[in-house]
Amino acid sequence: KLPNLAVVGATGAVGTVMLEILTSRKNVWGEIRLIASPRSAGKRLSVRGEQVEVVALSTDAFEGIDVAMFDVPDEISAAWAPVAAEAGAIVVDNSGAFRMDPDVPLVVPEINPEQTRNRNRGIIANANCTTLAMIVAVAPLHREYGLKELVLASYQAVSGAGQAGVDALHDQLTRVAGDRALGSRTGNVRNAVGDDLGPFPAPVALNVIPWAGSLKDGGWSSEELKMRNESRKILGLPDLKVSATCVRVPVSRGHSISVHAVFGSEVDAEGAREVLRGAPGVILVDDPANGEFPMPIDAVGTDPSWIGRLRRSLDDPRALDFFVTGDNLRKGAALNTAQIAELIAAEFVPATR
Ligand code: 11C
Repeated sequence: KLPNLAVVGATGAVGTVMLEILTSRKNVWGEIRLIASPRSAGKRLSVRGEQVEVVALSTDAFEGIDVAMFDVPDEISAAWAPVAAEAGAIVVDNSGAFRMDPDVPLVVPEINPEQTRNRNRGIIANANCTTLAMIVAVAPLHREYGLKELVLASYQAVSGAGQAGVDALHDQLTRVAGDRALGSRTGNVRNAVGDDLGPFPAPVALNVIPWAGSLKDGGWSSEELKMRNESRKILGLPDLKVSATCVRVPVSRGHSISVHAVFGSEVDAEGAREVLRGAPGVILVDDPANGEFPMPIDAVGTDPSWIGRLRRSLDDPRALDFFVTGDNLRKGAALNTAQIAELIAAEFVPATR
């Protein structure tokens, strides 16, 4: 029997991409049930070429469900993922609610697929989109050279903050477009944009904001701590040194990360490129002479992490510097969740001889 799948949060920014992914990937599912808030119940959405009616989130909604994907805010996952697990579903959760729980594995199928076997809580966590884009590229280099330290700076798209982030950028762009004097005097962009900043602490149009997430101890942002803690857990390196600075940029979709990675042994750039050419989930785009770099405008809508600008540090023969871009709504969210769910679905199909 093919397993039945629930998509919780089917109407959100990630949920919408999830339905596209479920439609385009090999069909391994029996029923696909779409679940959302009572406000969205009754809507009809297209998945696998069929119109499916959205049902309201409730305990009964998980009846007969084998795998439940959650693409909802942390507090909704915290409350409802255990309910789905209790009802017998294996939950794949894209929120931050369970990632650091020692009884919940944090899985990236290209890196640690075996950890899906940890079913202590019946929940498997999906990493943060910024961590995901970067870690898929870093893991094969770690396996080759032994990672010791990461120094990271992110360039995060507004869609990381959901549809509200995308709306804020586009609304602001229409207010500033065409006025070439903007930015020439302090305060002009702020005045043009006005007080409605959407989910961001400052205008994002014609600007970069060195902030993503919420304030944590020592001046770190939650997003920066996620990059550190999640990288350590995924790679199984609890003492890995990680310093991240997370920055929001006026890009619609596609998170980028500038990486300085220090290894335990000497590295060479061509050897590293060779490692990356054979690595799953990674595409090497590294031809600066011909203007070929990893960029969000090209990576959007694609599955792999794009990596380029790779060079050996001038001052440390054990360090590499490179740039990574990934679609934050695909590999950074929906795709990785779907890949984890597919690993579980494979358990339902009897092995063929
Ligand atoms: C952003 N990375 O760009 C965040 C969004 O922990 O899953 C995803 C937050 C998370 O704002």
